[in-house]
Amino acid sequence: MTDNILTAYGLDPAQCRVDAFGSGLINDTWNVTNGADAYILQSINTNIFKSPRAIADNLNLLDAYLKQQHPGYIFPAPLPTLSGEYLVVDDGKHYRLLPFVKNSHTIDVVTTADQAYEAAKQFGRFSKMLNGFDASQLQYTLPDFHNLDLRVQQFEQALGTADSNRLRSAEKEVAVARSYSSIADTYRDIVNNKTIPLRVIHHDTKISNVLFDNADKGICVIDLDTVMPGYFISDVGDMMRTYLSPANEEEQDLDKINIRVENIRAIADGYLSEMGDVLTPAERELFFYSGKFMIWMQALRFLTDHLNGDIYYHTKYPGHNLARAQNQLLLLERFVAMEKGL
Ligand code: GN1
Ligand code: MG
Repeated sequence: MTDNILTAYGLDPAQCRVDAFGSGLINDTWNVTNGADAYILQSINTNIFKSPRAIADNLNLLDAYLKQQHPGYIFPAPLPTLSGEYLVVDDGKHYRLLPFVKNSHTIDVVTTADQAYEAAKQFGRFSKMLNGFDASQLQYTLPDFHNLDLRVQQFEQALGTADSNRLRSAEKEVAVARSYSSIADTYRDIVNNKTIPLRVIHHDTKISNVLFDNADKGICVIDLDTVMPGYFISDVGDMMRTYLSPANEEEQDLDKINIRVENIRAIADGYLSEMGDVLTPAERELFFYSGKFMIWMQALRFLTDHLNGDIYYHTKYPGHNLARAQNQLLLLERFVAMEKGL
């Protein structure tokens, strides 16, 4: 990161303090302070996000809409440079500057049902504020990101090309994963029959993408790169995937994976406190399905990456993606069992 970037925004590098920030795995992030003013500076990972311009254009459209329709709503969109640009290219990298929301903090794991409620409320609020916005104006910043049909195809393709060791190591998980294929049938029906509407969806609803205030109330959502047209099942489903179990996808001790039923209620109450009047009856019927949809898709993605030789997700040990897939398949099994027991 060079001084050119700060000067493009009218900041004097000699007056600024720049520190690495956050726990994101995809973009590089810094906290920039200049006296009482604070900002977030990010370089966008263009291996994953091929068109940083599409992200900037989307966020500008949404920002303009929200400023007009919901002036009090906090939407941390990128700031313009002195010459009115929303991206700065330096040494082949794309940078952007965002406002730092004062007196806010993030959390990394859900420890209480109140946190799950607050986060779900913020993601619901986000889609509610944008309910009147025509989602088809947005560009797909990651095309087919949550296209389950395609994820199944990629999985089957990987089975065809995987080396024999990888294939053998994953035999059991492949069989378990395949046993849930009816989840894909429901998805196909949703797409083909246009059962539920395309909305403005966040697509990355983990708890660390919510800002909390000092009283631990939600303020707003952040990490807006994957905001694009989608189905509400992506947002509610990823909350189910990441808020229910006290152990996350990295946990290797599978005994620690279980479903905290009170957090399901908290997700439903929080999300519906905003989206209750907006969701259609067909969407409401898919509330539990959303958990199965996202957990199974994530299991397939980890398993596919294992079969492909670990080319997408960073891994820290041999078999890491297989372990993540096992974890997610067990979470899915427990989720389905919980649903049957309710
Ligand atoms: C990736 O790196 P992170 O946590 O923002 C992935 C998500 C997965 C998640 C699983 C662009 O997100 O879809 O759910 O890993 N993001 C992308 O940990 O692939
Ligand atoms: Mg993210």
